[in-house]
Order: sequence, then structure tokens, then C-alpha cells
Amino acid sequence: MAIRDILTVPDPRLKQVSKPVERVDDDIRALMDDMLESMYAADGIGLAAIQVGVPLRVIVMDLARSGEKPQPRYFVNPEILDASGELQPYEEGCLSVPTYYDEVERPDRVKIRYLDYNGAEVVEEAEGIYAVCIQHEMDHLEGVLFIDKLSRLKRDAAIRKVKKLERQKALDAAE
Ligand code: K2U
Ligand code: ZN
Repeated sequence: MAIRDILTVPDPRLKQVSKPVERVDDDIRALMDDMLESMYAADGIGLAAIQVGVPLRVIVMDLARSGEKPQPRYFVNPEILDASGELQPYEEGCLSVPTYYDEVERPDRVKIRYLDYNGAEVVEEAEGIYAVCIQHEMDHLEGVLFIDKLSRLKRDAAIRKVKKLERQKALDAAE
């Protein structure tokens, strides 16, 4: 397992549309293991493969609260079969847009189909934080960030903030 660097805005690779996985094999499982380790190291609760620079339709997630037993989840070629219920606002963040949070509205229930860690098909309903997170991650697979759903003013402010943060990190590392 290895911790991989997480791409941050405005890296153009984050705008790529990710490709389907042909077979859930040991290489894909090794990628998911690395993604999960990278997500935990960054204090995230979800991560899409494109965020570590791999344009494949793969997501990992762990919604367990701190102090609880980890509950890793793996999604290969996930699809939303149905989105229902009301639009619910949620204060979102993103490991690719560090330190910026803003409210996004999304359907509060989704029916999803995906392949699990061993390539078995799963169909299930997601609601609450699970629904928010899976929709946020599936946007990544289409090259869409949560800040793309905000006003142009807010999106540009978020990118300016991250660029300033990354410049400061580079200066600190050079010292
Ligand atoms: O895509 C990512 O960077 C993963 C997000 C997942 C997430 C986004 C929005 C709402 C919930 C989860 C990261 O885990 S960002 C950290 C975070 C954690 C809890 C709530 C909001 C943001
Ligand atoms: Zn994100």
C-alpha cells in the first residue's frame, strides 16, 4: 500500500471524464488499497481515482465516525439508477479543494449499482451523508467539482484560495 499525492485545483487532470474499469483484478484492488490509505491520511471520507491522477471509474469511501471501527467501501463503475426525494443542502468540502467549504443541494436519496472489491454487482439505496458523498464522488468521475456548482465568483475565490495555500506549502517545504 502507498499514500499517493492528491491533485488540487486548478490541475486540469481533475476535469477529465474517467473511463470504465474492464475487470476488477489485483491491479484495481491495489489501486483501491492505495486510494483508501491516501484518503485516511488526508482525513477524507471519500476519494475518486481521478484525485490521485488515475482516470478510472473507481471510488473509495469510509463513513465511520472517528473512534468507530473503520468501514471501508469500494465502488467500481458506479451508476446512479434513480435519484429521488427532496433536494437537501449540505456543507461540502473536497480534498482537491482544501480548506474551502460551501453549501450544495443534492437529491437526498439515490439508488446505485456498482461492482465491489471482488467484482460482485451490488444494488443499494443511499441516503443522508452516504447519498451526499457518493454523488460528490460520482461528479469527480465526470470531471465535475462541487465548486463548479457554485457561482463563478465563489468558484474563482475557492481556486485563488487553494493556489495561495499551495504556494505557501511549496515555500515552507523549500525552507
Ligand atoms: O471528494 C473528496 O475530496 C472527498 C470528500 C468527500 C465528501 C464531500 C462532501 C461531503 C461529504 C464528503 C472529502 O472527504 S472532504 C472532507 C469532508 C468530510 C466530511 C464532510 C465534508 C467534507
Ligand atoms: Zn471531492
